[in-house]
Amino acid sequence: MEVIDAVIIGAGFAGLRALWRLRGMGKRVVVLEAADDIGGVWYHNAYPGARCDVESYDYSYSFSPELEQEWRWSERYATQPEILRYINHVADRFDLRRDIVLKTRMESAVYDEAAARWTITSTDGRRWSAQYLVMAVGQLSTTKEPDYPGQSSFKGEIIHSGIWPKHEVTYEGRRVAIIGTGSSGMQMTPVIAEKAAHLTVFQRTPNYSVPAANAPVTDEEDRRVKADYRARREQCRNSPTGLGFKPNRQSALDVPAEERDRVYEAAWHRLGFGFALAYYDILLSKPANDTAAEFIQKKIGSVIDDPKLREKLVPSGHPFAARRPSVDSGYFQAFNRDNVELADLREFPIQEFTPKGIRTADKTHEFDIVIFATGFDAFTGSILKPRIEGRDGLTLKEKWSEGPITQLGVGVAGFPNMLIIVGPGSPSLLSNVMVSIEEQIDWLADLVAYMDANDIVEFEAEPEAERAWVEHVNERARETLYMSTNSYYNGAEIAGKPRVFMPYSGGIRGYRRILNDCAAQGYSGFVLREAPLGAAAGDQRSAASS
Ligand code: N01
Repeated sequence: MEVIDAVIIGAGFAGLRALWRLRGMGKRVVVLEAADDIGGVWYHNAYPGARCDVESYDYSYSFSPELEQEWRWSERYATQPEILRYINHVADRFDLRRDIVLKTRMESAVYDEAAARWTITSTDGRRWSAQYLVMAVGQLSTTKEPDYPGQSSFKGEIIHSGIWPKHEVTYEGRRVAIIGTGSSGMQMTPVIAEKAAHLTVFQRTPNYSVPAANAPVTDEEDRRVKADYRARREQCRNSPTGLGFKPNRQSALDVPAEERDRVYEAAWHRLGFGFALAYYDILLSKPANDTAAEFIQKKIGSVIDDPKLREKLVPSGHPFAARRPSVDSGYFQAFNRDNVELADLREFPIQEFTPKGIRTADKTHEFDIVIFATGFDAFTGSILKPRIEGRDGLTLKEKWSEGPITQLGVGVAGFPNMLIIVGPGSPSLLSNVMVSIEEQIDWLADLVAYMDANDIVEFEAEPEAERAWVEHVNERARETLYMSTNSYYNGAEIAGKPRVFMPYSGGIRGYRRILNDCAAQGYSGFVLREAPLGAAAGDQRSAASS
């Protein structure tokens, strides 16, 4: 068994950043990654049209000014291959690969209370002993795979957007189905529509979307951003969502309709995802939200030629952005093509798969390829996949049986020295996740440094504090419209999943203040111990067994 300081699970953006930071502190660190290569979601989500919906300059690491200056983004919203190239560049530039063990899935982590150390075991039986277990497994990495009657009889290819195959998928002359109209389905639709003989998009819930307004990055823009990159980063850190947009402090209801439409029109052409920030109360007040929703509904409707299709595709019935909207490049326009068909699952649900395709309540569709763009077991799917056993044999799955419980999103009572990166209870998917990753890792690294400096071997969340934090997370969510509809924010994406609000909706800046206050008060809400709590019990156990 290899004895080290920290085992990090996952070699995506968060895992690499944690490795860089902890190694820089002199820690011996190993990253375990189940996939064949690094990159996390950006390795797996290689579907056609995949790109980031946060601007490239902001969806990148800020820890190295040299890296910032030398990397040249080619587009305002980077494609998946470009982001994966960036991740690989970072790994090479900072010599990270030597501590990453690929093709290695964590099976279990068991806390040794007497030693204050985790024993991590991989599915192939290798073991590591580490003081810290860092869960950097991503929030959207465990795919949700439907299991329709007859599915295994289908003779064509079934692919999930979130584990895209490494072989080339050809569409020319083929009949393709896409099931699901979240960001993944909406991004791939126009790209596949251009190539496939026929494309059928199966829609259950029509989704809001704002145009990406993507464009190549000019040399002039690149120089401008790089000349003042620190200011741009600070603006992101101090914005509510990490996107760098200055929040409009006005209410959507306090301005005349014509002025509001002018603001929305400008946001529509430039802001992408930031449209939701055009007025401060779009996600706080239903009447304010209605003004944005109506504007978007009109915009979407205006690009769909067929009135019947328009009725089905224009989103309604839930507030704009209460479920994650998409940022698209020609999704709705794709339905004007002769080779693209919409299958409305609310009207005609899928009854079964057949060897040749899919039978819905109204007809039989024949396909060569079926793509599930059905999303993920969000926030908790990947954290709960391995067996994580804390104090007294309690597993994290048992502890979270009624929903995730954390102190500030970073630690869990009963699971000492386990650090969670951008998991439930933190701004996570309600923020530019790159900003959240860096802020959380730096805070946790400071905690580790504090422990070293003060001869502390064990930190652990206090049960009272985590109860209060979960209540606060839910209280903040109740102030918003997020709880007014079903979504993966509140556990509704998986039948039987606890229905609690997962991310922290109080914003990145507010969250940072809370973390900093906690540190300033000697890590209030956490117990810091100079000797493991379980040491005495461990002594007794070893005495009894000798
Ligand atoms: O998944 P989703 P996604 N039968 O959960 C439908 C990020 N992301 O992969 O809404 C039929 O959003 C489901 O229908 P309904 C981003 O955070 C970012 O698209 O449950 N349909 C929905 O339409 C995003 O939010 C980028 O009624 C079924 C869809 O499948 C997150 O990843 C790009 C079904 C799932 O939508 C997830 O996006 C892509 C079933 N059995 C993704 N089950 C960027 O641009 C589910 N659906 C950075």
